[in-house]
Amino acid sequence: MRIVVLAGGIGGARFLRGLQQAAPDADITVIGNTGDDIHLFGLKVCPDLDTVMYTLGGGINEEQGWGRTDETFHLKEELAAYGVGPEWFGLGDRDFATHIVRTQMLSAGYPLSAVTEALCDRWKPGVRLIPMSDDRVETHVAVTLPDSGERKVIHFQEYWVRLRASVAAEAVVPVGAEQAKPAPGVLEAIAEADVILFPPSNPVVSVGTILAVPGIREAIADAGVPVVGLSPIVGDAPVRGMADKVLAAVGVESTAAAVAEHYGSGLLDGWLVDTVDAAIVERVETAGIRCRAVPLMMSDLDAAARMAREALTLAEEVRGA
Ligand code: FO1
Repeated sequence: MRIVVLAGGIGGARFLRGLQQAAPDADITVIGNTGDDIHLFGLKVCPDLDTVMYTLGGGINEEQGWGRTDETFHLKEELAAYGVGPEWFGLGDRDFATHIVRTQMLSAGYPLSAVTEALCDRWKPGVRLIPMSDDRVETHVAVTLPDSGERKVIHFQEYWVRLRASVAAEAVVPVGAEQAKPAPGVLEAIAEADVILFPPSNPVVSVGTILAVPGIREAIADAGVPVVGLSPIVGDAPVRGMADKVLAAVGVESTAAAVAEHYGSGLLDGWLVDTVDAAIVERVETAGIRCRAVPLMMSDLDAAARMAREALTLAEEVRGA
Protein backbone atom coordinates (compact mmCIF):
# COMPACT_ATOMS: atom_id res chain seq x y z
CA MET A 1 0.00 0.00 0.00
CA ARG A 2 1.28 3.49 -0.89
CA ILE A 3 0.60 6.02 1.85
CA VAL A 4 1.28 9.77 1.59
CA VAL A 5 1.47 11.77 4.82
CA LEU A 6 1.59 15.59 5.08
CA ALA A 7 3.75 16.10 8.15
CA GLY A 8 4.82 18.99 10.31
CA GLY A 9 7.02 18.57 13.33
CA ILE A 10 6.66 16.69 16.56
CA GLY A 11 3.08 15.41 16.31
CA GLY A 12 3.54 14.35 12.71
CA ALA A 13 6.82 12.56 13.41
CA ARG A 14 5.44 10.63 16.38
CA PHE A 15 2.39 9.62 14.36
CA LEU A 16 4.67 8.38 11.55
CA ARG A 17 6.50 6.09 13.97
CA GLY A 18 3.12 4.58 14.86
CA LEU A 19 2.17 4.30 11.19
CA GLN A 20 5.37 2.39 10.44
CA GLN A 21 4.49 -0.08 13.19
CA ALA A 22 0.85 -0.34 12.05
CA ALA A 23 1.70 -0.78 8.37
CA PRO A 24 5.21 -2.27 8.21
CA ASP A 25 4.89 -3.23 4.54
CA ALA A 26 3.50 0.12 3.39
CA ASP A 27 5.47 2.43 1.11
CA ILE A 28 5.27 5.73 3.01
CA THR A 29 6.05 9.10 1.44
CA VAL A 30 6.18 12.08 3.78
CA ILE A 31 5.61 15.55 2.35
CA GLY A 32 7.37 17.72 4.89
CA ASN A 33 6.55 21.29 5.90
CA THR A 34 9.38 23.75 5.26
CA GLY A 35 7.58 26.91 6.39
CA ASP A 36 9.31 26.62 9.78
CA ASP A 37 12.72 26.89 8.09
CA ILE A 38 15.02 29.59 9.41
CA HIS A 39 18.42 30.89 8.31
CA LEU A 40 20.80 31.24 11.26
CA PHE A 41 24.57 31.83 11.33
CA GLY A 42 24.56 31.52 7.56
CA LEU A 43 22.98 28.06 7.77
CA LYS A 44 19.58 26.80 6.64
CA VAL A 45 17.74 25.04 9.45
CA CYS A 46 14.71 22.86 8.56
CA PRO A 47 13.04 22.01 11.89
CA ASP A 48 10.13 19.94 10.60
CA LEU A 49 12.19 17.94 8.10
CA ASP A 50 14.83 17.29 10.77
CA THR A 51 12.27 16.26 13.39
CA VAL A 52 10.85 13.63 11.01
CA MET A 53 14.34 12.48 9.95
CA TYR A 54 15.74 12.29 13.50
CA THR A 55 12.57 10.77 15.03
CA LEU A 56 12.31 7.98 12.45
CA GLY A 57 16.10 7.65 12.21
CA GLY A 58 16.61 7.20 15.94
CA GLY A 59 18.52 10.41 16.62
CA ILE A 60 15.81 12.58 18.14
CA ASN A 61 15.89 14.11 21.61
CA GLU A 62 12.81 12.17 22.71
CA GLU A 63 11.41 14.41 25.45
CA GLN A 64 11.85 17.58 23.37
CA GLY A 65 10.68 16.10 20.08
CA TRP A 66 13.27 18.25 18.29
CA GLY A 67 17.06 18.38 18.07
CA ARG A 68 19.49 15.59 18.70
CA THR A 69 19.92 13.25 21.60
CA ASP A 70 23.21 13.40 23.61
CA GLU A 71 23.53 17.05 22.62
CA THR A 72 26.10 19.64 23.74
CA PHE A 73 26.00 23.40 23.10
CA HIS A 74 29.66 24.50 22.93
CA LEU A 75 29.22 26.13 19.50
CA LYS A 76 26.15 28.04 20.73
CA GLU A 77 28.08 29.18 23.84
CA GLU A 78 31.05 30.33 21.76
CA LEU A 79 28.78 32.23 19.36
CA ALA A 80 27.09 33.91 22.34
CA ALA A 81 30.54 34.83 23.71
CA TYR A 82 31.10 36.72 20.47
CA GLY A 83 27.72 38.37 20.95
CA VAL A 84 26.39 36.53 17.90
CA GLY A 85 22.74 35.58 18.40
CA PRO A 86 20.03 34.67 18.50
CA GLU A 87 20.46 32.95 21.83
CA TRP A 88 16.79 31.92 22.04
CA PHE A 89 17.08 29.17 19.42
CA GLY A 90 18.79 26.10 20.90
CA LEU A 91 21.03 24.73 18.17
CA GLY A 92 23.20 21.91 19.48
CA ASP A 93 26.64 20.83 18.26
CA ARG A 94 25.44 17.60 16.67
CA ASP A 95 22.49 19.40 15.05
CA PHE A 96 24.84 22.02 13.58
CA ALA A 97 26.44 19.27 11.46
CA THR A 98 23.12 18.65 9.71
CA HIS A 99 22.73 22.35 8.91
CA ILE A 100 26.33 22.65 7.70
CA VAL A 101 25.96 19.68 5.35
CA ARG A 102 22.58 20.94 4.14
CA THR A 103 23.86 24.49 3.52
CA GLN A 104 27.02 23.20 1.82
CA MET A 105 24.95 21.08 -0.60
CA LEU A 106 22.48 23.90 -1.25
CA SER A 107 25.43 26.23 -1.99
CA ALA A 108 26.76 23.61 -4.42
CA GLY A 109 23.45 23.87 -6.29
CA TYR A 110 21.57 20.84 -5.04
CA PRO A 111 17.84 21.45 -4.48
CA LEU A 112 16.46 20.94 -0.96
CA SER A 113 14.76 17.71 -2.06
CA ALA A 114 18.11 16.21 -3.15
CA VAL A 115 19.78 17.45 0.03
CA THR A 116 17.04 15.90 2.16
CA GLU A 117 17.47 12.59 0.32
CA ALA A 118 21.22 12.73 0.97
CA LEU A 119 20.77 13.45 4.68
CA CYS A 120 18.27 10.58 4.88
CA ASP A 121 20.90 8.24 3.39
CA ARG A 122 22.55 8.50 6.79
CA TRP A 123 19.44 8.40 8.98
CA LYS A 124 17.43 5.81 6.99
CA PRO A 125 14.03 6.94 8.38
CA GLY A 126 12.25 4.16 6.50
CA VAL A 127 10.05 6.65 4.63
CA ARG A 128 10.66 8.80 1.61
CA LEU A 129 10.90 12.36 2.98
CA ILE A 130 10.27 15.09 0.41
CA PRO A 131 10.09 18.79 1.30
CA MET A 132 6.83 20.36 0.14
CA SER A 133 8.87 22.62 -2.15
CA ASP A 134 12.48 23.28 -3.15
CA ASP A 135 11.61 26.97 -3.14
CA ARG A 136 12.04 29.11 -0.05
CA VAL A 137 8.85 29.47 2.02
CA GLU A 138 9.06 30.94 5.52
CA THR A 139 6.10 31.45 7.81
CA HIS A 140 5.92 34.84 9.46
CA VAL A 141 3.52 35.97 12.17
CA ALA A 142 2.08 39.44 12.76
CA VAL A 143 2.01 40.32 16.46
CA THR A 144 1.68 43.34 18.74
CA LEU A 145 4.73 43.19 21.03
CA PRO A 146 3.58 43.23 24.68
CA ASP A 147 6.16 45.66 26.06
CA SER A 148 6.28 48.30 23.33
CA GLY A 149 2.80 47.81 21.85
CA GLU A 150 4.61 47.87 18.51
CA ARG A 151 2.99 45.83 15.70
CA LYS A 152 5.60 43.64 14.02
CA VAL A 153 5.85 40.73 11.63
CA ILE A 154 8.30 38.19 13.03
CA HIS A 155 9.62 34.82 11.91
CA PHE A 156 7.53 31.88 13.06
CA GLN A 157 10.44 30.54 15.13
CA GLU A 158 10.73 33.82 17.02
CA TYR A 159 6.99 33.69 17.68
CA TRP A 160 7.06 30.04 18.77
CA VAL A 161 10.42 29.82 20.58
CA ARG A 162 11.28 33.31 21.82
CA LEU A 163 7.73 34.52 22.56
CA ARG A 164 6.44 31.00 23.36
CA ALA A 165 3.31 32.00 21.38
CA SER A 166 2.43 34.13 24.43
CA VAL A 167 0.79 36.88 22.34
CA ALA A 168 -2.00 36.57 19.81
CA ALA A 169 -1.00 35.77 16.26
CA GLU A 170 -2.81 38.49 14.32
CA ALA A 171 -1.88 37.02 10.94
CA VAL A 172 0.11 33.99 9.81
CA VAL A 173 1.74 34.35 6.40
CA PRO A 174 3.69 31.61 4.60
CA VAL A 175 5.96 34.05 2.78
CA GLY A 176 6.85 32.77 -0.69
CA ALA A 177 4.15 30.09 -0.82
CA GLU A 178 2.34 31.61 -3.81
CA GLN A 179 5.49 31.47 -5.95
CA ALA A 180 6.59 28.05 -4.66
CA LYS A 181 6.34 24.91 -6.76
CA PRO A 182 5.80 21.41 -5.33
CA ALA A 183 9.16 19.66 -5.02
CA PRO A 184 9.94 16.89 -7.54
CA GLY A 185 8.04 13.75 -6.57
CA VAL A 186 5.37 15.48 -4.48
CA LEU A 187 2.57 15.53 -7.06
CA GLU A 188 3.59 12.11 -8.37
CA ALA A 189 3.43 10.60 -4.86
CA ILE A 190 -0.03 12.10 -4.33
CA ALA A 191 -1.25 10.82 -7.70
CA GLU A 192 0.04 7.30 -6.99
CA ALA A 193 -1.12 7.14 -3.36
CA ASP A 194 -3.64 4.55 -2.17
CA VAL A 195 -4.41 6.69 0.90
CA ILE A 196 -3.44 10.19 2.06
CA LEU A 197 -3.18 11.04 5.77
CA PHE A 198 -3.15 14.36 7.65
CA PRO A 199 -1.45 13.50 10.98
CA PRO A 200 -2.11 15.49 14.17
CA SER A 201 0.18 18.30 12.99
CA ASN A 202 -0.62 21.98 13.25
CA PRO A 203 -3.44 22.60 10.74
CA VAL A 204 -2.30 26.17 10.04
CA VAL A 205 1.50 26.37 10.16
CA SER A 206 2.26 22.76 9.23
CA VAL A 207 -0.42 21.02 7.12
CA GLY A 208 -1.86 24.41 6.15
CA THR A 209 1.51 25.60 4.85
CA ILE A 210 1.96 22.47 2.75
CA LEU A 211 -1.53 22.99 1.28
CA ALA A 212 -0.62 26.60 0.51
CA VAL A 213 1.91 25.48 -2.11
CA PRO A 214 -0.05 25.84 -5.38
CA GLY A 215 -1.01 22.49 -6.82
CA ILE A 216 -0.78 20.40 -3.67
CA ARG A 217 -4.30 20.97 -2.30
CA GLU A 218 -5.76 20.45 -5.79
CA ALA A 219 -3.75 17.24 -6.33
CA ILE A 220 -5.01 15.83 -3.03
CA ALA A 221 -8.63 16.83 -3.73
CA ASP A 222 -8.38 15.21 -7.19
CA ALA A 223 -6.45 12.13 -6.10
CA GLY A 224 -9.63 10.06 -5.91
CA VAL A 225 -8.37 8.09 -2.91
CA PRO A 226 -9.40 8.35 0.74
CA VAL A 227 -7.98 11.36 2.59
CA VAL A 228 -8.17 10.86 6.35
CA GLY A 229 -7.01 13.25 9.08
CA LEU A 230 -6.47 13.01 12.83
CA SER A 231 -7.41 15.95 14.99
CA PRO A 232 -4.54 17.80 16.69
CA ILE A 233 -7.14 19.35 19.00
CA VAL A 234 -8.49 17.23 21.84
CA GLY A 235 -11.16 18.61 24.14
CA ASP A 236 -10.91 22.12 22.62
CA ALA A 237 -7.17 22.38 23.27
CA PRO A 238 -4.12 21.39 21.24
CA VAL A 239 -2.49 18.21 22.48
CA ARG A 240 0.88 19.96 22.20
CA GLY A 241 2.16 23.20 20.77
CA MET A 242 0.11 26.27 20.09
CA ALA A 243 -2.35 25.33 17.36
CA ASP A 244 -5.08 27.29 19.16
CA LYS A 245 -3.07 30.52 18.83
CA VAL A 246 -2.67 30.25 15.07
CA LEU A 247 -6.14 28.81 14.50
CA ALA A 248 -7.51 32.05 15.96
CA ALA A 249 -5.42 33.97 13.42
CA VAL A 250 -7.28 32.27 10.60
CA GLY A 251 -10.65 32.56 12.34
CA VAL A 252 -11.02 28.89 13.22
CA GLU A 253 -12.23 27.92 16.70
CA SER A 254 -9.97 25.55 18.59
CA THR A 255 -12.19 22.46 18.33
CA ALA A 256 -11.74 19.13 16.56
CA ALA A 257 -14.88 19.80 14.51
CA ALA A 258 -13.82 23.30 13.42
CA VAL A 259 -10.46 22.00 12.19
CA ALA A 260 -12.21 19.34 10.07
CA GLU A 261 -14.55 21.98 8.65
CA HIS A 262 -11.50 24.22 8.03
CA TYR A 263 -9.91 21.50 5.86
CA GLY A 264 -13.33 20.95 4.28
CA SER A 265 -15.14 17.99 2.78
CA GLY A 266 -13.61 18.86 -0.58
CA LEU A 267 -10.31 17.69 0.87
CA LEU A 268 -11.10 15.39 3.80
CA ASP A 269 -13.10 12.18 3.48
CA GLY A 270 -12.58 11.03 7.07
CA TRP A 271 -11.64 12.57 10.41
CA LEU A 272 -10.65 10.98 13.71
CA VAL A 273 -11.48 12.83 16.90
CA ASP A 274 -10.59 11.80 20.44
CA THR A 275 -13.14 9.94 22.56
CA VAL A 276 -13.58 13.07 24.72
CA ASP A 277 -14.97 14.78 21.61
CA ALA A 278 -17.41 11.99 20.71
CA ALA A 279 -20.30 14.48 20.94
CA ILE A 280 -19.09 16.33 17.84
CA VAL A 281 -18.92 13.31 15.54
CA GLU A 282 -22.39 14.14 14.21
CA ARG A 283 -21.37 17.77 13.45
CA VAL A 284 -18.37 16.55 11.43
CA GLU A 285 -20.50 14.00 9.55
CA THR A 286 -23.00 16.75 8.78
CA ALA A 287 -20.10 18.58 7.12
CA GLY A 288 -19.80 15.63 4.75
CA ILE A 289 -16.78 14.08 6.45
CA ARG A 290 -17.01 10.58 7.90
CA CYS A 291 -15.99 10.77 11.54
CA ARG A 292 -15.01 8.35 14.31
CA ALA A 293 -14.09 8.99 17.96
CA VAL A 294 -11.03 7.00 19.06
CA PRO A 295 -8.23 7.58 21.62
CA LEU A 296 -5.88 10.18 20.08
CA MET A 297 -3.29 10.68 22.82
CA MET A 298 0.04 9.44 21.44
CA SER A 299 1.26 8.49 24.90
CA ASP A 300 3.59 5.85 23.48
CA LEU A 301 4.44 4.00 20.28
CA ASP A 302 1.64 1.45 20.65
CA ALA A 303 -0.91 4.25 21.12
CA ALA A 304 0.37 5.95 17.95
CA ALA A 305 0.17 2.62 16.10
CA ARG A 306 -3.43 2.13 17.24
CA MET A 307 -4.31 5.60 15.95
CA ALA A 308 -2.65 4.84 12.63
CA ARG A 309 -4.60 1.59 12.34
CA GLU A 310 -7.84 3.47 13.08
CA ALA A 311 -7.01 5.99 10.35
CA LEU A 312 -6.31 3.23 7.81
CA THR A 313 -9.52 1.43 8.82
CA LEU A 314 -11.53 4.61 8.33
CA ALA A 315 -9.86 5.07 4.96
CA GLU A 316 -11.03 1.60 3.88
CA GLU A 317 -14.57 2.41 5.12
CA VAL A 318 -14.50 5.59 3.03
CA ARG A 319 -13.15 3.69 0.02
CA GLY A 320 -15.92 1.14 0.27
CA ALA A 321 -18.67 3.74 0.78
N1 FO1 B 1 11.88 24.60 19.97
C1 FO1 B 1 11.94 25.26 21.18
O1 FO1 B 1 10.92 25.37 21.85
N2 FO1 B 1 13.10 25.81 21.62
C2 FO1 B 1 14.26 25.74 20.92
O2 FO1 B 1 15.29 26.27 21.35
C3 FO1 B 1 14.24 25.02 19.67
C4 FO1 B 1 15.40 24.87 18.90
C5 FO1 B 1 15.34 24.07 17.75
C6 FO1 B 1 16.49 23.80 17.02
C7 FO1 B 1 16.44 23.01 15.86
C8 FO1 B 1 15.21 22.48 15.45
O3 FO1 B 1 15.15 21.69 14.36
C9 FO1 B 1 14.04 22.73 16.18
C10 FO1 B 1 14.10 23.54 17.32
N3 FO1 B 1 12.94 23.79 18.07
C11 FO1 B 1 13.01 24.47 19.24
C12 FO1 B 1 11.64 23.24 17.68
C13 FO1 B 1 10.99 24.04 16.56
O4 FO1 B 1 10.77 25.36 16.91
C14 FO1 B 1 9.69 23.31 16.24
O5 FO1 B 1 10.01 21.97 16.14
C15 FO1 B 1 9.04 23.55 14.92
O6 FO1 B 1 9.51 24.60 14.23
C16 FO1 B 1 7.55 23.62 15.18
O7 FO1 B 1 7.02 22.39 14.84
